[in-house]
Amino acid sequence: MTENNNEFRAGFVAVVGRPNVGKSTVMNRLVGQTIAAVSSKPQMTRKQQFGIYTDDQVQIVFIDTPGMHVAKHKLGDAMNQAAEIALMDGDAILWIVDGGLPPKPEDLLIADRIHGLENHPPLIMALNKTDLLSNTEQEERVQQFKNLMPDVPLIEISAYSGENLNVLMETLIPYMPVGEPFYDKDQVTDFYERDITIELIRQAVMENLHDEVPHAVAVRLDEYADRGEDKAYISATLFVERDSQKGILIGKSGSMIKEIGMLARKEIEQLTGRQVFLDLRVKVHKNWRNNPDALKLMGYGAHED
Ligand SMILES: Nc1nc2c(ncn2[C@@H]2O[C@H](COP(=O)(O)OP(=O)(O)OP(=O)(O)O)[C@@H](O)[C@H]2O)c(=O)[nH]1
Ligand SMILES: [Mg+2]
Repeated sequence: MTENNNEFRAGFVAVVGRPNVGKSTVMNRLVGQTIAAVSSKPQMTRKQQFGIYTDDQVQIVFIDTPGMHVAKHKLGDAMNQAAEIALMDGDAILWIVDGGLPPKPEDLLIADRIHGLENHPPLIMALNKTDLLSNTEQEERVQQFKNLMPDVPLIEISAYSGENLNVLMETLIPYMPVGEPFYDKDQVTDFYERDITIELIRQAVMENLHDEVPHAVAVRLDEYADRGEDKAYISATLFVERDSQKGILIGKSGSMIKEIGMLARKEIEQLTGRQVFLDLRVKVHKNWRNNPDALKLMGYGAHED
């Protein structure tokens, strides 16, 4: 592994990239547990979340970040900011790109951002989703992405098949400084059950709704109460920006919100191993994505530092 074989290493890796390339999926795979919500639609992740890997030699704290994009509202600005702060916060940067598609303008934007940083941490690129590619396609894609950052190592991976994830880990370890672990070896995330619950409800919204509507939804947890050892009662409010979105979210005779509730409940039960009663309501908070106070209230406030 490394030269200082008996010295423990511990550090942070910022996982960055444009939306939907598989950052959260890769992090879940590397940590070995589903801790970050994943969606086939872009802009699932809205704030930083840690995924913590620990073995006998090393602790790597992966910082999952929102996909960098051209922001259309203050929520988007806060999301980009969360990703940009992470760029300088780690001991290494893991830039994930989507091997299934040629570079997009957002990839070029990220290359520019990184080039513009002085003294940024060491950078590693990972071309994800190789399971979608033929050999020739893969060679072509690697070349296209290498052109964006010629001097940087690029590892071809698949979060689905697991290809080269071990190589990726081995590559990251030497960048971690020698030192004590930051977290207990059993801790896999800095998110609490409540935060994950919010994300799983948002994930169910993303799965069931299309176009702009799921992106206009924020979830507030109102109650999370234990009911004995193996049961929990959870109530949450889903905020949307307009009456028309409220109608879509509730659906005909409540059919959509019921569907979302069933899916979210299943995921929460799987994660907690408890039987869950989930009570969802829908409210309009006009234009919340452009309202700094509302963003703060919903946990997306811009970082102060
Ligand atoms: N075929 C294939 N799909 C993948 C792979 N990794 C992730 N995906 C899919 O890509 C989509 C996006 O995954 P996410 O992990 O949510 O992507 P993300 O980069 O975190 O996205 P944002 O949070 O929106 O920035 C999901 O549908 C995943 O299932 C992979 O290795 N192969
Ligand atoms: Mg994500």
